[in-house]
Amino acid sequence: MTTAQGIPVADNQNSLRPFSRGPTLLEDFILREKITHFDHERIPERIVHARGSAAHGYFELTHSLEKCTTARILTEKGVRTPVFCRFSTVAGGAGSVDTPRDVRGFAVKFYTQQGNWDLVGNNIPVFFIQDAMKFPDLVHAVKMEPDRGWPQAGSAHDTFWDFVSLMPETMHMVMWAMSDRTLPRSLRMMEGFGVHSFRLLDDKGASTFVKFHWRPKLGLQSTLWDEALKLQAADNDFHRRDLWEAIDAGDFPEWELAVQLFTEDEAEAFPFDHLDPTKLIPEELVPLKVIGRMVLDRNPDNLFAETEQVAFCPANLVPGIDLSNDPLLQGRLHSYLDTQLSRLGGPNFHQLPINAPKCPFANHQRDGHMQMAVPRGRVAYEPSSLDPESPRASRERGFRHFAEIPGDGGKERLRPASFSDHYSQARMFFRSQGLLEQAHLASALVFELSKVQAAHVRDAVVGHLRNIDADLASRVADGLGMTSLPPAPMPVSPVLDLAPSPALRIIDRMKDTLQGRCIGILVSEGTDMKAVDALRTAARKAGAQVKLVAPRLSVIAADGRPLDVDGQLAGTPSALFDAVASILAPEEGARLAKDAGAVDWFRDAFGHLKAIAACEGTRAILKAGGIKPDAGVVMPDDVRAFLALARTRQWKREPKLRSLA
Ligand code: HDE
Repeated sequence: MTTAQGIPVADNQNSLRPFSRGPTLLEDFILREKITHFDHERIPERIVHARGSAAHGYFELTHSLEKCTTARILTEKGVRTPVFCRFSTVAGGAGSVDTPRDVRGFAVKFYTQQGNWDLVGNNIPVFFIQDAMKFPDLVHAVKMEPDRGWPQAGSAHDTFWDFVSLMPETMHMVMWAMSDRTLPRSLRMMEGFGVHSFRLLDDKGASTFVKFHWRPKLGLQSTLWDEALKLQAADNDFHRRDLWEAIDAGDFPEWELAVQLFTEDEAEAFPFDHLDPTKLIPEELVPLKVIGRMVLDRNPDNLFAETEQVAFCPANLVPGIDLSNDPLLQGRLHSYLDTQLSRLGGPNFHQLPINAPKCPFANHQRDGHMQMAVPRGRVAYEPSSLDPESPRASRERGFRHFAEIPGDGGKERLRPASFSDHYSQARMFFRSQGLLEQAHLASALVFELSKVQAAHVRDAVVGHLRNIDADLASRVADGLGMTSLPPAPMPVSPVLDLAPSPALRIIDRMKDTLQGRCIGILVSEGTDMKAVDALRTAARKAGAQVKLVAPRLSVIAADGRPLDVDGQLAGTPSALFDAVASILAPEEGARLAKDAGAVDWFRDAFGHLKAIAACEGTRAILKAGGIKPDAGVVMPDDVRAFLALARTRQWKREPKLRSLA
């Protein structure tokens, strides 16, 4: 061990003292260096998206877009481009939990041979606001209230809903935020969206509009609200751990990259303005074309150096990909670099290994805080004649912007009239959901608004809901105990009945697979290990992960052998699993039926609509929990039936268990 100056350290336990019980000497430069560095370990966290989890991987193009773009990343089939992908929650601080109801960030840095391309997206295809001018207001409204300092990571409070109630353009995104999309089961089971329209440019500079979509190979899956709450209590790091462990086990998460391509003329015919980021383009209108895949196959070596210091920016584009005039996107171009200057302490953060391009890069930028490169020579300007090798711009190879024909002049602060329909797509989203998902959305609104203390804000939000769907508005009003419906604001544009888009659902689109699922088996003293092994082997073979849980970390199985398990019952609630089984000796079942922890384990699994394999010995626990076994509860030796049920949730059970708003 050495100091930061390379001086060998002799003792890393004791500071320097003049005698054994004397004061510490200022002279102790080893102590001072160590503590000083420690004092400066924290940097400002991101104002939004502070809590993130990330991984390295690669992107591989499977379908070339050479007809539309010169970007090599989108034209060179089979080439693997390194990527770094960071997922995040939006509202909470860096130390907050992984499973609040929140939008998730989905940011990918492609280290291409033409420079870094950042696709900085979310897991929802639309956004709350239409103009960057409103972003600080939105963020101030959703983050903890500045006087009291809560809530730390949630939108269920007055200021968020006050803002929403006064900004009807938020309505479409509010539908998404209140849907199960904001309760992902795993970061590996989320979609990602570039949100804005971008342009692809060919070698003649002609443009095609593009929207980017990430689709998870494991399919979409969400948790139930009660489960998300229990996950917060069980494991603050549920998503971070899940991503890490999957990659560590070689079970690499994968997404398809798909695009929606359309021309300016086609866009003119859409019943909405695609430059308005509160609108999506239904897949039924412009189909998705899969062009490649991203695989995340390496965990970060260091959370701070990589996940924390990575700096994404929507302005990091490569030749052949360009921006659109979406006013939200335009504002983002400034914000990311600006915030990173203070977050990362100066203009040289692009030299940090996680941010540096992996292709050669050179220019005449010099000096600044924390300059880590050592540029050589006397020429730091262009044009120059003194050094013919010094960097120069190239018209042929350089980035070219789309040559747009300017409008009819004048400079104004305005919103185009084509941005004025705030309800039609919100209605389309709600009506595209199945009955259970609609019920979850209504319940989420009841929960969030029940936390709002200002009655006029609750009234205003329910008023907006009336413009989206009358039934939704009455369900929410009923849940809030309103005796009459508050007035609905007059929409600026007529609200259209757009065709529902089934692609916007989650439940119907869950993948019928055990891949990525985790099964918990409760065992105890005297458990028959043969039965456990039969179940475990079959589940693993089908792609599931299996974890053993017991009242103690080590128990003695029926064959007299000690068995070390993965989790102790009190610290490993069933919310952590997709399906549960238990193999218990009858006397252990009887004993655990009197243990609230064991009873809750099954009550929650049942309530969260999970398949249960319960042996005879376990039936006493089910009885104590008031659980009436249904078709989703089988015997553990019926391995085939259990594994078939464990592939999905027991949705039929839900209406019998909870009063769905
Ligand atoms: Fe961001 N956003 N954003 N945002 N955003 C940041 O940049 C901003 C928006 C998104 O893992 C910040 O380095 C403005 C939309 C992600 O490091 C900041 C506007 C979408 C991440 C910023 C938006 C996003 C950020 C905070 C409205 C989805 C995390 C720290 C005009 C398409 C990236 C930072 C990571 C981070 C500004 C809206 C996604 C302050 C001004 C829309 C995934 O610069």
